[in-house]
Amino acid sequence: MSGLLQEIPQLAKVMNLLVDLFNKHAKKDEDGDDSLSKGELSDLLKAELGEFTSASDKAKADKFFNQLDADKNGTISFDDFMVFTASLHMLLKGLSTKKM
Ligand SMILES: [Ca+2]
Ligand SMILES: [Ca+2]
Repeated sequence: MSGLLQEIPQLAKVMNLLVDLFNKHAKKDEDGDDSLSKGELSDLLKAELGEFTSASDKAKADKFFNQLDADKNGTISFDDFMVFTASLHMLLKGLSTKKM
């Protein structure tokens, strides 16, 4: 086993985590659906990324929401979320490669 094969279980683990994360927050508010409203996204970021968003960072949070909402329908669907996490994964991978 080498390279890619070793990476796949890790990636699967990360994906499962993200699915759990998404589902946990997507079902919070009264829309009760499987997408993230702006408030739910903000909760997710606060809960999972701590200081990333604060009340004073509303403009940043709005911008981030708009970036995630690729089809501009006002909610973050799981597809929107996956595009984000895929790019996040690549970003983190790029960072860790640079460090090594
Ligand atoms: Ca929701
Ligand atoms: Ca959307």
